[in-house]
Amino acid sequence: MPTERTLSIIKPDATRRNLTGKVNAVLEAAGLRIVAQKRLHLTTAQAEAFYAVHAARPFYRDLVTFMTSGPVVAQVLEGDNAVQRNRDVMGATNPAQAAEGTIRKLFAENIEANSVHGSDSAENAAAEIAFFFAGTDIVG
Ligand code: IDP
Ligand code: MG
Repeated sequence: MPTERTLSIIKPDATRRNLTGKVNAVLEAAGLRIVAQKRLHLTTAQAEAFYAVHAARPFYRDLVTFMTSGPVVAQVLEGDNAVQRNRDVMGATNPAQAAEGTIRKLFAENIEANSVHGSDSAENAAAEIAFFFAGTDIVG
């Protein structure tokens, strides 16, 4: 499997409950290395742009409101097959359907406040990493 990078976001429901370290421990135990990380409070414009692909979905406005409701932690994860590996350790979008041991099963509050974002393809990972980080911010 190739070494890859993917974009992860620890969402406001998790930062509010002071779970950044616990989420990071699950990521690291899954073989992912945090090679860049920053805490920030997204503006409405940033959240709208980041989730533009979902603009037509009924939950879009609520999602933007949620993602701007508190700080997030954006991070670049590196590892073998990192995009899929992170999706696996995140678990299903709806925590009620997430597998045991996944971040969403362990920590998510509901289908919206589901603790983490992860890129869903290598192509989207590159675009999402560039949304938050300059190349010089990433130290592998
Ligand atoms: P993903 O985060 O598992 O890739 P997506 O379908 O890309 O799931 O949705 C992006 C985010 O939008 C989800 O993580 C969740 O926060 C929110 N979301 C997705 N589906 C729903 C829904 O049916 N109701 C409310 N929020 C949703
Ligand atoms: Mg998605």
